[in-house]
Amino acid sequence: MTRDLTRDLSPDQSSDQITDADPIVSSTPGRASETAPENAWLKGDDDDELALVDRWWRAANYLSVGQIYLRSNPLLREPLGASHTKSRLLGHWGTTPGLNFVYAHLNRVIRRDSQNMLFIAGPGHGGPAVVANAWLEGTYSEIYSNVGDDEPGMAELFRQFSYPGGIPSHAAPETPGSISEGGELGYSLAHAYGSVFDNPDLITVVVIGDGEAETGPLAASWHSHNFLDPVADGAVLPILHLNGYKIANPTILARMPEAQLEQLLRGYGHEPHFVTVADPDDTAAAHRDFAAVLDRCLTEIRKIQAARRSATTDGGTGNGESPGGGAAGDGTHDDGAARWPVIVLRSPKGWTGPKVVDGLPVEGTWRSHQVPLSEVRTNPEHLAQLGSGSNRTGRMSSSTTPGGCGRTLRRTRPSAPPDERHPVRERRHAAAGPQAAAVRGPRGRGGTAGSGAGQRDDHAGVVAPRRDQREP
Ligand SMILES: Cc1ncc(C[n+]2csc(CCOP(=O)(O)OP(=O)(O)O)c2C)c(N)n1
Ligand SMILES: [Mg+2]
Repeated sequence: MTRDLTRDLSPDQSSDQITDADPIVSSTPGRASETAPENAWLKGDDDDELALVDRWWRAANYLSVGQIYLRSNPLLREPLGASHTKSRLLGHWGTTPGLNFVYAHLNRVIRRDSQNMLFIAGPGHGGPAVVANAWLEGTYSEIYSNVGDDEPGMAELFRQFSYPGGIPSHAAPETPGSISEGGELGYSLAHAYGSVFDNPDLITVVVIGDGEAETGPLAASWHSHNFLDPVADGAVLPILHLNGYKIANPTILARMPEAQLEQLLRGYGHEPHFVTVADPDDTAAAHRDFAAVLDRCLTEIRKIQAARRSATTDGGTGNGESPGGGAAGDGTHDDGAARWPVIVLRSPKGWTGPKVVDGLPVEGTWRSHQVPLSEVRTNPEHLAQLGSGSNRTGRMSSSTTPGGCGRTLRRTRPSAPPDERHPVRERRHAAAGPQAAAVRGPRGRGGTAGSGAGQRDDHAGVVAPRRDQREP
């Protein structure tokens, strides 16, 4: 269904070809090709870097498709047959390439900047995406030894997804690192803010579905940055994902004129940055545009934090006061409060999937929401489309198979010394206790916006005590 399934893993390929380009499954690691794919758009160092991002993205897309459809034959060593597919197809493809796209780009900046970063998937129904990335980086196999990082492990990864005795199709507690359940939309942004309170080094990037954005909890959560203290807390980078649809319906924010959406987000207090994937086939442009905007947003976040933190060191409060008096236009509001960036990513729903199924458009439409090729067991055309796909780009080499990505991509994944793994869990524990339970007002603890600590007697803004500190 994705490009990776089209040419790179076409049933025509001999198993030798696949093994050569497939070091994850190869027993002879040295044989793997570690060169980047021959993309026409490879030019300089940045593009090399983006080529790796692209390969990660495509591998994650392949792994997502595999989870949704396959119960065996994970690398299509045999020509794809109906018996290799699951009899009951469940899962959400539409949101998945967008989640994989963001995840791949975050890896680049995490590695480059040694950034402590957390990814939250608002459209958590894109379970295949979070699982695929966790497997690709090795975390999944580390936690679940029955799902190894080799070919049998990949087979089990695919089989277990939304399968009796397996794993849920949504981001769930058993998904490595998950703190945001995928079943009920609306809480991702609130969870993102919760994760950065008292975590000054952490940046949480949260993808918000445009359908999810229509829920009450999410709509209200846009105000949460008012509770953020740039000195003592980390930062949240929201990515509003306008793929245009929520199940079978268009979304309000995707249909809203862009100027109005910009004003809306500015009204919430954010600095919006737009990335629009105008041509789904020009993935190189998409990577460049998104990488540039992501870098800009991180710079803005760090600028805000540096200014507030140095002001505090110099004797300022750090709470809503910019060092230079806070003239608007310098990353602050007129009152000096920080104007945090937000990314608006407009990309096609079901990006890279089949453009047309049964004569009807699928990529970029609501039809890609769940399982676009729904009859692979009974309809030979669907099966053929899954196996051979549309090969739209025609420029990726066989080294873009998940296995082919393995050696290169494993080198490019973020890594941390074992004692620094799972930073969120550790930091949440570190942050718990009397200090964390302090009441927050707008602009962080003891904010300057008139309703700071002491004025609030409800539960809003109170950081929840640790589970083991709650009343029984
Ligand atoms: C509170 C809630 N209401 C309804 C649903 C059912 N539901 C599952 S996916 C979905 C559409 C989500 O659309 P969007 O957030 O835009 O995600 P994407 O388009 O990326 O799939 C809905 C309404 C849900 N999961 N949670
Ligand atoms: Mg949507």
